[in-house]
Amino acid sequence: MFGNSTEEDNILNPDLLDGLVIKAQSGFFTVHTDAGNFVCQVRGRLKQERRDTDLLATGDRVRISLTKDDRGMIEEIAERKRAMARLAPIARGRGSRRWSRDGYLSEREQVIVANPDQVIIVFACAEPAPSLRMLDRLLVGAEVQEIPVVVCANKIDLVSGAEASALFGIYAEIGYPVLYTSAVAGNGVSALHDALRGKLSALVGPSGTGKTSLLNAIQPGLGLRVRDVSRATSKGRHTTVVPQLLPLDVGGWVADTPGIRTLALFDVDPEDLDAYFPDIAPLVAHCRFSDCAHTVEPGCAVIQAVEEGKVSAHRHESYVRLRDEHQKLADMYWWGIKED
Ligand SMILES: Nc1nc2c(ncn2[C@@H]2O[C@H](COP(=O)(O)OP(=O)(O)O)[C@@H](O)[C@H]2O)c(=O)[nH]1
Ligand SMILES: [Mg+2]
Ligand SMILES: [Zn+2]
Repeated sequence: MFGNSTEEDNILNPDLLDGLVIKAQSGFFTVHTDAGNFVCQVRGRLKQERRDTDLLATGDRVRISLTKDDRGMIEEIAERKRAMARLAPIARGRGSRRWSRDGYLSEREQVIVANPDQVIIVFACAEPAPSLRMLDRLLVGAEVQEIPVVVCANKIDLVSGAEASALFGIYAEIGYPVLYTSAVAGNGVSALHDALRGKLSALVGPSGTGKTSLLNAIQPGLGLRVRDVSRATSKGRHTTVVPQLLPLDVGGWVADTPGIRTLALFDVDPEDLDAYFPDIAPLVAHCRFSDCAHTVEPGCAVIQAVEEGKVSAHRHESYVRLRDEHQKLADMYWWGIKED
């Protein structure tokens, strides 16, 4: 590697400090340590690692050395426990999946937050009306990426209790924690605060659902800081381009990630999709055919449960749509092999 000698010369103290990446931007990483926050660059040799994913992302654990100019050098990167990721945006017209040279369908992931303890999926009860289809997608993405979920139904002040539970009650029934909140009226804000305490959390969901307002309700200034940063780094009005971890007074970190509408579903075969629906998975063993797709098959225990009202028709429809999408991708994969 070029330039390593100057990197070495500048090291102040060879003892490494443990740190957490709280912001990642154009090759510079802000690392939180017991001795304070340091803006760091990455040791050149580390750039050989992790070619199929982002080398470093917000939430990664690292060890740094300090340099003379009161900056730092990232010397070691800890293994990622898990990552909240989406497919990397690729230039228009090229699609987000490509063929690798050995004939495999490859996806490149873009890590939004590394090592999250949980993801808080925020939808509004109204204004904007929630897309439960999008919620189901985000839930499957979180299941695939093995990230615990809290569903936050915000703007409860705009609807009746009955309307709110007609929308989100099903998610509590199938086992997801659901918090009903109002950033404006204050309902559920302390419950959300408790849920965040001591953990590394990422807030996701469509824009306008109240994520930033909820953070401000929990800790004054928390969300405002997000907005300041977005003003400084982009011309977009409320778009925080780079998610960063914000420290909670009660301990823990939270990332506000505007506009995340879907998470990547890596390596999910259509036949395996049912495993990521906690309301469907336990029924699968009772289907007549072991390879039942739960779409139109006779003797399907899932379809029967939908007819009996035990599984929500909406959830089943979300499953069918996602399975269909994944089937199309799998077919493309086999076409690729054939052409090769
Ligand atoms: N009525 C009502 N409005 C809210 C609530 N939370 C946020 N809002 C409003 O919804 C809009 C979008 O909020 P914002 O926090 O920027 O949403 P974000 O894009 O998810 O960060 C703003 O006008 C907020 O004042 C709520 O609980 N109730
Ligand atoms: Mg926001
Ligand atoms: Zn079935």
